[in-house]
Amino acid sequence: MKKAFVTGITGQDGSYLAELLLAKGYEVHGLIRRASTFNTRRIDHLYTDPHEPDKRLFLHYGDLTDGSRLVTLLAAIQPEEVYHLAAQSHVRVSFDEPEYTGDTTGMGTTRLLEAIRMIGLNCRFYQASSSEMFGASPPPQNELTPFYPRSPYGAAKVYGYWMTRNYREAYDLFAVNGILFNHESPRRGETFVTRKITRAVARIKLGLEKRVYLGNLDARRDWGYAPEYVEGMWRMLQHHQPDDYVVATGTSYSVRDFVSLAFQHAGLDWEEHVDYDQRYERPTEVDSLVGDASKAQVELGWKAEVHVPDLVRIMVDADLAALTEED
Ligand code: NAP
Ligand code: G4F
Repeated sequence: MKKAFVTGITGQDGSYLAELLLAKGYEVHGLIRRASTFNTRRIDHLYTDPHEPDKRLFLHYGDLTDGSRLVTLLAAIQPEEVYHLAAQSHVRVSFDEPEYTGDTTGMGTTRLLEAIRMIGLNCRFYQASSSEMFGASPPPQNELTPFYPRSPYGAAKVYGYWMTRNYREAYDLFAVNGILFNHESPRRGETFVTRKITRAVARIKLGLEKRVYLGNLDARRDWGYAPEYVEGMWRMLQHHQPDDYVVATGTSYSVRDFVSLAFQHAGLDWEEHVDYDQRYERPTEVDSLVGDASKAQVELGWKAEVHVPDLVRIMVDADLAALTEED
């Protein structure tokens, strides 16, 4: 049975990737942070009692800031595939916490790569790189587009990208960068703009609140559907050679478009419910991201099927259903 190690397993992508790997018959080992409250909500449905004989999901305490723990864990588990998804992943927060973001999102990648090298682990390594690295480079963006990060988060991801390539070239590690454009789902963190909007739509529709406050409505993003994107990660590690790939839908919508579609789906007029709050602006913004994923399509056979109108319906319906169930 193949073994995979997943950092960030409690996050949006980690939870979908764990589902995918378990469905493919893998034994899955996830890194989780010790917290004073439960932080495993997204993977609770996958958890089985440790005493079950056929248990295939194992969770281990650890942190990206604790390099020696990464060494001992990887040495004990000996996974064939390592998916590095953990990060301080919020762009706006990275302006408030640039040093912490650099330590986790940037240096965390180096600690994991170095742990693999130190113990001589024979594995394939996936780095969660980001379209945020392109920043101010105009669209469409592909694997050859120059990086121009516009946030501490973006700069930290550029560092992680180059460390991954360096370990591939210097130590012959099967290490790949998945340069993923924004991808969303009902499991998206509540402070990212799509989920903030779809949650607000559901709450307004059910009379629980009246307004939502947003920042820049003009930014354009290439939003896809997270379950499809984790399939892209897996395909990169099954390929015959390590390389870097853009994963995107190739279409872009503004934040205003997303707002309008989400309120419309619930039969509401967005202009009656959306207000501007300057606090959600960033000191420097990424104006427009549109990915060209033709390399992933040709070499990996990966293509996005879910586009924004369907994504909006999936997310609004899920938030409405969740609130209705709470009653
Ligand atoms: P997410 O929902 O924010 O999940 C982040 C994960 O990292 C969580 O499991 C979190 O644990 C964990 N984590 C954070 N700091 C950690 C630390 N110091 N030590 C150990 N674990 C830590 O992110 P996501 O949307 O699933 O994204 C997954 C990865 O892809 C991230 O690296 C992100 O930057 C990158 N990415 C995301 C997108 C996107 O659109 N979603 C696009 C491109 C790249 P807790 O649950 O305990 O907080
Ligand atoms: O949803 P967002 O916070 O995502 P952002 O900054 O694009 O970052 C996400 O995608 C990256 C891939 O490109 C990932 F690497 C990263 O980890 C993360 O998953 O903001 C999207 C846009 C921005 O232009 C922002 O200024 O929405 C705009 N926005 C407008 N009002 C808002 C708000 N964003 C947030 N979070 N909250 C608002 O109220």
